[in-house]
Amino acid sequence: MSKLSRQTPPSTRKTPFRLTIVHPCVGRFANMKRYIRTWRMEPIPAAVLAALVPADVSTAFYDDRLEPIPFDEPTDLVAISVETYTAKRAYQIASEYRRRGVPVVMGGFHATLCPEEVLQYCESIVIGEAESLFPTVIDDYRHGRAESVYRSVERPSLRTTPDRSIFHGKRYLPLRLVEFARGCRFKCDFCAVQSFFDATHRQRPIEQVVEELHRVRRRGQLVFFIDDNLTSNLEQAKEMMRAIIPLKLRWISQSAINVAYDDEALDLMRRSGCQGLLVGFESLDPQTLQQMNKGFNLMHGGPAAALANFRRHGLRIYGTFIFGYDHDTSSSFELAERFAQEQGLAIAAFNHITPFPGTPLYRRMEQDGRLLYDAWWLDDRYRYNMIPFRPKQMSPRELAERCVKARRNFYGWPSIARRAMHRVNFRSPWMLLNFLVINAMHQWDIEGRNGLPLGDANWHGELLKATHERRRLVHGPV
Ligand code: B12
Ligand code: SF4
Repeated sequence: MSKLSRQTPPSTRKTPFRLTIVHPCVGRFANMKRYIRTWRMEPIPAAVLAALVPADVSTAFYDDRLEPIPFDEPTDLVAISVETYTAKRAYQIASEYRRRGVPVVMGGFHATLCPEEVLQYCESIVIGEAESLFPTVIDDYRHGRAESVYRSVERPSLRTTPDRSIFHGKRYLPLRLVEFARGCRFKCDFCAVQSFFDATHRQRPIEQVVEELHRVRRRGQLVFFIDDNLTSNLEQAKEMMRAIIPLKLRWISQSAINVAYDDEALDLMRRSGCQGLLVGFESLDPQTLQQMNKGFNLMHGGPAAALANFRRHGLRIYGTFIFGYDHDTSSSFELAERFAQEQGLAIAAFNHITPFPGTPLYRRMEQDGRLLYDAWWLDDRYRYNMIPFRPKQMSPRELAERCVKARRNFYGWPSIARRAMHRVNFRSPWMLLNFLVINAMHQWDIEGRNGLPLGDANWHGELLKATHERRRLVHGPV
């Protein structure tokens, strides 16, 4: 009998019960000393899971990006959050535990959007948000009646406050990550968020967010609202911003461009302490924006008009651009770089598009036979910044090189100095200092991430596959 099938007999409750939550890294070079600096943020999914665990279950948490995982430490169940980029490392970690007879449950974006694959490397997966299901998963494991697939039927109400005590003693970036809402109403074809949440958006109770902010705020530290689109519901976002004005915070977040045309919202942002906003410009080409289903970026005068409005309200912008759509040529890079410089963007990202499984973009590339790997995220030849598909107007190599070149230009010292001269970036010594530190960190990370293997290059075992003979599906089929 395999160790894994030695489970507690039905209806005997396993007490005490020990849960280990692991947050995997994307990957690691064989000789890597320190993980990618700008990615070392508190993993909120782990803290949400910890908050959902019953009080009589002891919880350990290990962040693979910051510390070695003690695989031999006794535990009854391991929970791992899986994103597409972290899938391979998640499977390596799972294999270590499963080889020792410890069952593993996986959840998160990749588990939800690619369940058939993820299920091969663990005992159970959770499809969707954890809030309504994770307590059941724990209870089922304690009673030896675990299922293979747990699927959330509808979106849960977001009333759980993350248990950040699991982060004690770990060295994260000095940022306070807080969630206001989850999901987004738009349907950009490359975005895993719209696929995961089916273009729905749901917010937490504002008083709970305010209470959490009171508790987590630290002197001199920025709050990062991790919503993918903070203003997906503009009126709710305004209500939240009104409620946090008295807290006198400094915060950053991400938003779709449409907020730029609502003066009340911009005024509330400034008054509630917004220091900067990530806005997905993605492309300056109308045909490309149409293809990605993001034509709304051109409304009301488009990016330049939006940026003028942001500047008027003193809001600094982190603009993101993506390349590799069918109309993109080398001039698309030049246009975006020039725009980012001239507009004095505080930070900018120049990334190739990434076909994430489960997105319309992925399906289109797959149908057109343009994917270069069966599953790029698991392929040993694939590295961070490599292009996993065949672009129409340039080679994959050219696309990759142009993205890196655009980053090098943007984060070179001459560009940093020029952008620092834009008034919006030096409104106060504090802002200027932040601008310089963040730009220097990004400059550093360009080379650090480039060619990063997915999975830990130091790990040489076999990925252990699971057999799911008793594959009962809870709440419907995969
Ligand atoms: C904050 C954030 C970051 C932060 C850091 C996050 C961190 N703490 O390390 C930064 C800016 C550094 C970042 C970087 C990157 N990110 Co990011 N990030 C986010 C963001 C905006 C919020 C994540 C979050 O904490 N959400 C709140 C938690 C509570 O929600 P959740 O993760 O969905 O978890 C719920 C469920 O998924 C489920 N669940 C999750 N895990 C588990 C595990 C188990 C066992 C169970 C039962 C359930 C479960 O239950 C949770 C509660 O309901 C998401 C988008 C989003 N809205 O989620 C993108 C997102 C996760 N990032 C993404 C990407 C691609 C990246 C990068 C690769 C980008 C890049 N090219 O550089 C890097 C990779 C960094 C890494 N993994 O080390 C993609 C992932 C897509 C995918 N298919 O995997 C997302 C979805 C954005 C997008 N629009 O596509 N990111
Ligand atoms: S607006 Fe942003 S979060 Fe919303 S679907 Fe588009 S890319 Fe995703």
